Amino acid sequence: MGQPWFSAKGREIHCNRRPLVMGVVNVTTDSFYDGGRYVESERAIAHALELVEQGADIIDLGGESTRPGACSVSEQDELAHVIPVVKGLVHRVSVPISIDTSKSRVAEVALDCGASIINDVSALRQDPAMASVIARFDAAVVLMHMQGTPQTMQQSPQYSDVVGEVVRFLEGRVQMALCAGIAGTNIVLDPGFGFGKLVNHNLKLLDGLSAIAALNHPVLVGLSRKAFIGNVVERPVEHREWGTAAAVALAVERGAHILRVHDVAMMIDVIKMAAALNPRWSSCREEHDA
Ligand code: HH2
Repeated sequence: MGQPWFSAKGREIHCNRRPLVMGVVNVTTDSFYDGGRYVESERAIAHALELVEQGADIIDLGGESTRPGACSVSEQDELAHVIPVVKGLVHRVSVPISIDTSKSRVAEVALDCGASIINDVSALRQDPAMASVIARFDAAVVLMHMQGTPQTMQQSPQYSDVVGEVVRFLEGRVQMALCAGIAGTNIVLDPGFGFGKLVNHNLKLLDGLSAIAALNHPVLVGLSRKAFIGNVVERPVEHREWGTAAAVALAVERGAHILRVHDVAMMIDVIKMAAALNPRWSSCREEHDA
């Protein structure tokens, strides 16, 4: 099992009692599920507070959609959407705030305002200044696997061994992050469900998740309402919560430490139950020994 904690600006975030829930708040017009709902800062802040109330352990704020074919957002627009929400949240929640961005300037301003985790779906490849910004703030980083870019990634993804290739990619990105001065204890890994992967690739990756947990960093997974789940259960995005629940339960079974979800209240029950059934989460089980 991967190392069950990570550090973000000197604060240790433990995921050994039960897997952590990262609640998603997209301050975008075009995200594949919640696009347009929380573009106004006040709405985004209210939604984030609601997710924390429901039990979210981390809030992930995104100002640019990464859905296949999404249009890119300028640095200025991303800052204008994300920063007021960070400022509005930072003194009202005690949970860490993560920023879903691949732009170093957005990361820098958000970290300066109190965010402590950078969730970079490009795994430090898009912006050459990103790694040094993260290192300077001693922030945590999520390094995610993606084949291609959001514009091209679903055109014809190809793997001969999807699990092995994702493991090798993540190992390489960890080395790069370490060389750039990011501490190993600040690194979280993510196989990148839906990012340059066909249905079959996503299913194999979920089944083989323990190989990623073996890399000895906490493992984050973003499965929530994704297209491959829709493809299996044959449901549109608004009706994929049961499919998501099954995938989340299996991810916990295979060693995921952090589950990135839109539906915190629902998925927290799924996570608690899946963890209580698994001897790996022994402390979660002990709570029920009395
Ligand atoms: N998935 C999405 C966005 N960011 N980050 C990580 N680390 N892992 C993921 O799987 C992941 C992610 C896509 O989901 P969402 O943010 O809801 O949609 P959009 O990219 O359209 O805003």
